[in-house]
Amino acid sequence: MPNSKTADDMANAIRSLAMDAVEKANSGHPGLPMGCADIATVLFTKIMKFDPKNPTWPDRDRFVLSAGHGSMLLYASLYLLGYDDATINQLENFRQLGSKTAGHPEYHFLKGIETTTGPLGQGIANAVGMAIAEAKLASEFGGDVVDHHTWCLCGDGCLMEGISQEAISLAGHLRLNKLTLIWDNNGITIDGHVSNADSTDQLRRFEASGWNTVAIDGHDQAAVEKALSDARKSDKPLFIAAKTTIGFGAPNKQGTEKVHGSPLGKDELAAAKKALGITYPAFEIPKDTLDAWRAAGTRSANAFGAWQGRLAGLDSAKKAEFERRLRGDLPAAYGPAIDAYKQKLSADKPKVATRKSSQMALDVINAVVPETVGGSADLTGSNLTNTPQTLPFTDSDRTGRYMRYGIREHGMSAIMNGMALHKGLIPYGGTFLVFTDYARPAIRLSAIMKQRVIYVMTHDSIGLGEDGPTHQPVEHLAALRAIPDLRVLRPADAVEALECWQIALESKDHPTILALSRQNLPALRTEYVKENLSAKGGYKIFGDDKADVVIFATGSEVAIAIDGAKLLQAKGKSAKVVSVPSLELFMAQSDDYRASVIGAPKALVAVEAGIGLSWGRLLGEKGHFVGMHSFGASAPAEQLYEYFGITPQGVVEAATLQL
Ligand SMILES: Cc1ncc(C[n+]2csc(CCOP(=O)(O)OP(=O)(O)O)c2C)c(N)n1
Repeated sequence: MPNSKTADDMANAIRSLAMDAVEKANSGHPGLPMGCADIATVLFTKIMKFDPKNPTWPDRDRFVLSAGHGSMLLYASLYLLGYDDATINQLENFRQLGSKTAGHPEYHFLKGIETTTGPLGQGIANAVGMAIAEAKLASEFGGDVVDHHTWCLCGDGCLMEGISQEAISLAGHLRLNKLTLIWDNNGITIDGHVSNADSTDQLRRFEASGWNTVAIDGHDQAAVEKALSDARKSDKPLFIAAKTTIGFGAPNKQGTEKVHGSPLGKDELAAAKKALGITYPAFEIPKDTLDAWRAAGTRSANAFGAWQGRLAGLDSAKKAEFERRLRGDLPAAYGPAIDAYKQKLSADKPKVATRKSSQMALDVINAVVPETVGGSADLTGSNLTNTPQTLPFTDSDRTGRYMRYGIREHGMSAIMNGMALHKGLIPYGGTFLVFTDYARPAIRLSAIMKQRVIYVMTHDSIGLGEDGPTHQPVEHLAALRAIPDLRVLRPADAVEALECWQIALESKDHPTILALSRQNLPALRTEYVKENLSAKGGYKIFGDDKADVVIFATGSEVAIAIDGAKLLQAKGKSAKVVSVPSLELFMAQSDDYRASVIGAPKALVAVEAGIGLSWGRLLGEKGHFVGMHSFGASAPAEQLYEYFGITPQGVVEAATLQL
């Protein structure tokens, strides 16, 4: 069915702005916005619930542009709908330094951007996380205040990426029926036809993964409207395969890869505008079309008002709790509970693995912080991410606080990003530290977006023993420390494990990696100190205040460093050990603080059962590193530490070389 003139004009407004912005920037991707303009017009002006005047309305529908290269689709729509920060000036400065219209949509830049996308496939998993968060919060606070839909638009590339299957199969399994994925089925990627590299029957793929599916013409706005309205009635997540023409309207380039990722060029741009009937100048949308968009932008204002009324009608304690959860503040009971437990730990002095002390801390935390949602990528018994409070979140019970992610580390991490972005929950999830490699692109995005996502990464060194070098992280701590704004925390005992959990929970705008041991470790912090000593990243844990030898160590190697310091002291040398649960936090302290901890030693040693890459700044030219210089091996842990020389004697030798 042909679209009405108004419908075409509204879609062409997106096309026009996208063509003009890409042309002006002399870079960008016009193909997707032009191809998906009809879909976006219907979705944003007829279907979705949101209010540009109240962009953080917790009960708004979420939209994720998983195919982030099509950013101009989103920017143009936000401008047309009347979001106050999405100005025409921003569109004219597309992709320029300091503009909010970056090459790919970046969370925090414009109010209507729900997540940072660009690495293909991530957005699909973010949307799954948002849909999980919606279902969970609705089960807690009721459908009167939490009842929204999550919409995601993806391209061929997103569907080819492996992460998409991880997210899709979990969404189907969990029957996330308030999630709709729209596929921009244009058959084109950068290298040409999709058929060059893929022949998947996507509808059957999604059906096999537990989704409902429908195929439509993505340029027929009536068909789009019907499919999108039906989405709200779906009993499973819905996959809409929308057949489109990439670069729709560009007479010589549409339907080809030529329009995917470069400006149309002056002549083709003029020809496209002519073909589409666009007669107005660049960046100037005619008043009647702009008015129609702006009116559509106010569609949900009444719904927002009604929602405010329902929120006000909630029991006052429940309302306050809902608001606290959305602000991301920790509950009042949290501080005292942590402090009482810390005192108990100092008295009990448990000799357990830090994965176990993490679970013990979680036991206390989960009892007083109801917004934590745990999980593991099928390693619950190893990661110890479960506690009595964490019953599973399932297709039939949305009240659960534990995600059985299955063997999907990448999906888990991107889903946790979606949950954190949604707000109202604090996600934490576990796997082995070595498999952060499987999750790294999503971890990087947690950091770019400054989300409070907590990665519980156990089996953090050769100390895991017999599973051998495939499972023993060696380069991982250094590789993770290389990610800006990511906190990598490696506690040495139960008290530090608790302090590291505190740091993770109290950092509203940082993701955290907790690197935890499989093997038991002695209690080192046996005297209660109220202050969170780990929060400064490094502090003296043992030895002489003024020492000739300073030994830095993290996690399971702190006890080895202390034994090394004792040997040195027995030889008449002064020595101290600085525990460094977070190298980045230690480096972020003032020079004065670091100098007060380190003093003026003759010898510096760092001990960590990983590679030495991150220690250069502390060790300087002279210092020595005791750690790994190769992959590990399969053997009992104690033998491995001996074999690789990560021993008290190794520490003594490294120090003696400098004395
Ligand atoms: C993980 C990842 N790999 C590669 C890219 C580079 N890239 C951006 S778009 C694209 C092609 C995507 O094709 P499609 O999803 O069909 O988008 P369309 O051509 O329809 O705009 C590629 C390979 C990326 N952004 N992310």
